Amino acid sequence: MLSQQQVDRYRQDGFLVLRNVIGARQLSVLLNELDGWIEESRSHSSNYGETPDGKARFDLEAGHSAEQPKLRRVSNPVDISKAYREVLWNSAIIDAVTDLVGPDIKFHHSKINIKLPGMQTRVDYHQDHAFDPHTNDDSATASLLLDDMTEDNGCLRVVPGSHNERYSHYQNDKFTGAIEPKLTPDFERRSIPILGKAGDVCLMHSRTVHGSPPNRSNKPRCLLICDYRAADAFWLIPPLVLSVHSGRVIRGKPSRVARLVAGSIELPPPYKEDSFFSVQGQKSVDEH
Ligand SMILES: O=C(O)CCC(=O)C(=O)O
Repeated sequence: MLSQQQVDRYRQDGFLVLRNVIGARQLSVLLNELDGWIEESRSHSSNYGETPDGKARFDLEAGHSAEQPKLRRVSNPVDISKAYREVLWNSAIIDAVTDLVGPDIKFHHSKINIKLPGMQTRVDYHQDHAFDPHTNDDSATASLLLDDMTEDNGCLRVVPGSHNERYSHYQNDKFTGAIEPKLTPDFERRSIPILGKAGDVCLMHSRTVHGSPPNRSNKPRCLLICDYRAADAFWLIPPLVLSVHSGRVIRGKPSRVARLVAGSIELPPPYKEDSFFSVQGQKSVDEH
């Protein structure tokens, strides 16, 4: 599906944007289900729903209420929705991922990050690898735009070439899930905004530095994110956003051989927080 030029660009920049990958009909099914989850969140005042490792599936920003729902994340919608499984496992997204790190591909985890108007949720600059270290780096995280994404509604920002850079995600011996804040101005300067229409997809290497500001507009910004790995990349710690399907081979065949790259890797602690927003210091409704 991808041209050699696109594959080369991914290797060079650490990300690639594809336009119009998922059509309007499939998107509207996904958005309808998401609307249902947002509606349902009105009747909850604490994080709720259970994942296989006992965390909450539905994560609420501080200030959430029935009148103004602030659902900020749904962890692994694939565990509870056939439509989400279908789009993440059987669409052109996985064809593109196979061109980048195939032929054999494993599903690691997925999530929907939600920034509704009036919410404060942001993403501090980090590399996904810090949360999910593996024996090798053959990975692609796909972010499917469920809404048009603009500078105003808190678009994803990525730092080209940063997949070749190494950063700690600890400060003062504490895992913060973010790169030290003094580098933020540098990342702001080097990063580019990922702007696009609903249905576009951004593919990103697991070491690419990225972040995103809060939504300052009156339009929602919902992003469906899925982490895929080469079948011979094995996790060094269990997924922190665990799915009943984590590790499932969704293209090609399983590997009984773990491919290793040389080097040393900083490991995250097995944190108990429901989402990485809390790990990054943004309180959930349960943490006043
Ligand atoms: O929602 C975003 O803008 C980026 C999300 C992200 O980086 C993450 O959830 O790891």
